[in-house]
Amino acid sequence: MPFMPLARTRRYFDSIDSTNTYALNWQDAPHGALVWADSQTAGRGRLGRSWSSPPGVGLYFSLVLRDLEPDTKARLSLLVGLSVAEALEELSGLRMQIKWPNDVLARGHKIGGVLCEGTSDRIVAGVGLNLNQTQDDLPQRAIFPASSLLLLAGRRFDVAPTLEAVLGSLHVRLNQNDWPAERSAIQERLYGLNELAKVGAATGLVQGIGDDGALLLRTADGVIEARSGEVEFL
Ligand code: BT5
Repeated sequence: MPFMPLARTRRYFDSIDSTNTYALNWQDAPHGALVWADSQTAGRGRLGRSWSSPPGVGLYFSLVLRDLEPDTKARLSLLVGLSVAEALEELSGLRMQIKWPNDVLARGHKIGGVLCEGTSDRIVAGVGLNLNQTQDDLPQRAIFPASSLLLLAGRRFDVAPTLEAVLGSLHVRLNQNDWPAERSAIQERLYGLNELAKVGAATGLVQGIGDDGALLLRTADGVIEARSGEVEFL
């Protein structure tokens, strides 16, 4: 199935509740349709958490993806995270890291998040990126504090070219179908590789990413595949 994110099917809003909610409700959205907004009043993270989305400083968008291969679906959050990381590295010169399963980090700070949701034939991939926030615009977080490209790179990033760069990178990675290359690009950027971590009841050394996007932990009982939950580094 060819990927067509640059089909000119785009809907832009100055303000919206959530681009993911809109995209999920957009029943006849074609594959690659894009919803983006300057601000969100009810931006969502995983597990009912919220995504701070003030106007004029961030990039908030959702891409509708239809009929993805099962393997691609399973790895989608990581593939989107990788695409975002590669685009931002190119634009900013900062090294990006991916914290399993859906955080984009720079210098230990959370600057972006990915939220994939949907049905078996239609997935919405949502991306929130902090571009020009100052500290006052960002939520407080004790670990992996929130930051922005402005704060870390010391200059402003325009929303439109950043969006195009991320979409270009997504286009390449989702068309590539080269999981060994993608996995190694993800693992090169994986936060906490070889460190001791806990996911749910499992504790072990982070070994890498499994074929279905699981986090591999080497425990006393062998390698365990974590498929959901939060990673806590010990
Ligand atoms: C995520 O969730 O990191 C996924 C965020 C996805 C947001 C995009 S924006 C476009 C699209 N439309 C939506 O409605 N959502 C998607 P999670 O791992 O659950 O992280 C949420 C946590 O990150 C919150 O509990 C806060 O601690 C923190 N947080 C909230 N806003 C943040 C921000 N702007 N920057 C950094 N951290 C933030």
